[in-house]
Amino acid sequence: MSRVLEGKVGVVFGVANKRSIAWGIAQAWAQAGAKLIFNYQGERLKENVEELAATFGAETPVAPCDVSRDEDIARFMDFVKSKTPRVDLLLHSVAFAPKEALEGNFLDTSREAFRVAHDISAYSLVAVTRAAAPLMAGGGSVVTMSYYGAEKVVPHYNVMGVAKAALEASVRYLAYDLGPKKVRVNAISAGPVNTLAARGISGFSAMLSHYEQHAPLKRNITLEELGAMGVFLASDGGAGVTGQTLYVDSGYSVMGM
Ligand code: NAD
Ligand code: 0WE
Repeated sequence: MSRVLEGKVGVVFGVANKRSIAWGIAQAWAQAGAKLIFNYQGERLKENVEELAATFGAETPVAPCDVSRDEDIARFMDFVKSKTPRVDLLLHSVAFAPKEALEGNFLDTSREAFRVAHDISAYSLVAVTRAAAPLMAGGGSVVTMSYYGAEKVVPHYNVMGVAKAALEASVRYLAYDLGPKKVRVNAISAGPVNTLAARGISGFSAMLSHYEQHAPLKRNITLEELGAMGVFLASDGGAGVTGQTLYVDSGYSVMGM
């Protein structure tokens, strides 16, 4: 890949391990020449993320940030400012809903599960984008991750689908607010990927084989393909693209049956 992101600085939220979508996109950004700064959610993931980040050089900055805490976001952005005067790229690859909300009926979603899912999976994009925007003085590109359950019913995705709908709408409103500052904001709607967040979801392997049978490309997507779309959106290739949800889903979403 050519080094279309040479000289750019990116902040990456959402690496848990080497299977994380954030890690796939971070690797592609780094290969394209970007320097990166990583968060980790909590002590449990600290070593993992430090080890992965160190593959880009021992001095790759890594710091904690739980996106449900305003004080964490403020402290993390102060850390970013201590490492770089400017940020060009921001990846938000974070989602969470309480497990019980992804099991039974959407009808039974508790007020608290609804709140948590929207706080961590949708509001956090607004919060981290607002915190990073002052550093994006020369313009920038914000990328978040969505899923088809935002627009069509995927059984058991439940409150996460509603939160992803809020996320995709937030992408449009952020794109409008930040367009005059040359900051673009887009979502990638990914087909299913076998990550930590997908593991333990009952029927997930059936979903992977469903895509193999029914998606136009007759296969599942790869982290490399998500990385390539991440590079496109971060680079001048995507210079005229903002407010959009782009699909990396083997074409699954165009099917009517
Ligand atoms: P993952 O488990 O590797 O990543 C999810 C990340 O969210 C983890 O790093 C976790 O630490 C982080 N996170 C959760 N709560 C947090 C909090 N309070 N503060 C900070 N970080 C927090 O799984 P993934 O599949 O790579 O998920 C990344 C994104 O991709 C999510 O937005 C997910 O909805 C989206 N997505 C996943 C799939 C899939 O099939 N795996 C498909 C489409 C979209
Ligand atoms: O966005 C996601 C999953 C996000 C997620 C995963 C978990 C598992 C562990 C959010 N919260 C939690 N909470 C936990 O306790 N995906 C797009 C992957 C996914 O999850 C599904 C899917 C697909 C696809 C859940 C039900 C149905 C389909």
